[in-house]
Amino acid sequence: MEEKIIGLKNQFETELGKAENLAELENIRVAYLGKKGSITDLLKGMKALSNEEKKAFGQKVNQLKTFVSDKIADKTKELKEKEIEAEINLMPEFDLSMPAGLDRGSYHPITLVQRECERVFKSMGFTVEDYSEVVTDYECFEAVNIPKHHPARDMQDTYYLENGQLLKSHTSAAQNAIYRKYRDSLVNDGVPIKAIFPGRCFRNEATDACHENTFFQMEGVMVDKNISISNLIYFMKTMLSEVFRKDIKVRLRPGFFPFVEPGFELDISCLICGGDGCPSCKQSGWLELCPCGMIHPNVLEMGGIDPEEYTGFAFGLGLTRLAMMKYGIKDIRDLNSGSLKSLAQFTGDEE
Ligand code: FA5
Repeated sequence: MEEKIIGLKNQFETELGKAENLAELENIRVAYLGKKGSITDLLKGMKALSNEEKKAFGQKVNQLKTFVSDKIADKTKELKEKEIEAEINLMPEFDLSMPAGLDRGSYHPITLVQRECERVFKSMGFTVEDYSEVVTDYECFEAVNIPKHHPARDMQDTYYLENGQLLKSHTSAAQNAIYRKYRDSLVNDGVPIKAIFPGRCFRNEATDACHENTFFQMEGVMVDKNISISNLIYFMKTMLSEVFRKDIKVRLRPGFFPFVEPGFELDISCLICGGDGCPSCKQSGWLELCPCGMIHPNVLEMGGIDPEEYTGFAFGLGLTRLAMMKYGIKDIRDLNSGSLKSLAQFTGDEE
């Protein structure tokens, strides 16, 4: 019997030495340790032995079993490593120091100025709000003091949808919702309403170097007790000096908008021609950038705010025109052209 054990051990070692892959190794494992394997067979053959012999023999068989199991475990590890190495060798060679060659794209100039404005206003305590592009007639017009048949509706050629809703023609369409959202904290807790809401606007109008039918505005409002025009001028000045980081010429002139009283037009001296006149500024040397004014009492009232107690300012910054001025883009239509070649010139400070 002992010879049988030694013979089996030698035979196992020879076979194990020849195993070249995990499948062959598994066959060996089954042949020795499986239910019908040689080692299991040895144990079955013990029936004929005396109790003494059984004990000594059983010990030896168990030693063999442990030996075989350990050897198989070692060999499994060795073959797995070999297989992984073989797989790696089959892969094409990588040079990890090579540039990845990914075409990462760049931020759109409007995104860049929008983020810049958001950063500036956030640092002055304004919240940034998001608003739908599809709005109701009430939101876009009536709630900002432009009743039906008011001539000011002609100022904005609106795209109407079949269901009677419309594509937002100005970001002022979000004003009413913002007042309603924050009026309780204003009235009950004395927290001023300070919000900006950038968004895409749509107008059915003829395009030229400074007019698009799809463009971006950024509305801003501040409401509290005793807000005056000087607050408005302070925020406008801070925003422009932060965005341009250089001296720029601006002018404030009276402007009419039914939702503000008094209303102003804030123009910027055209940075494309230096104020001499060019197609980008319609030869005037100035570009209308940010109309603004003191919020009309009717608008506050429709927002649930008592105009006897509170006042506020609002502005409607032309973000697309701001991007033109900041980046020296002569024709507004380039911004919506989708031309990756021209847009790829712009990269942000971030990422
Ligand atoms: C308005 O849309 C008012 N809602 C702005 C406002 C808000 C006034 C709050 C007072 C208080 P206006 O139509 O002028 O106003 O547009 C505002 C700015 O958006 C313009 O000065 C201009 O910079 C930009 N803008 C207007 N129309 C276009 C267009 N077709 N293409 C590009 N930019 C435009």
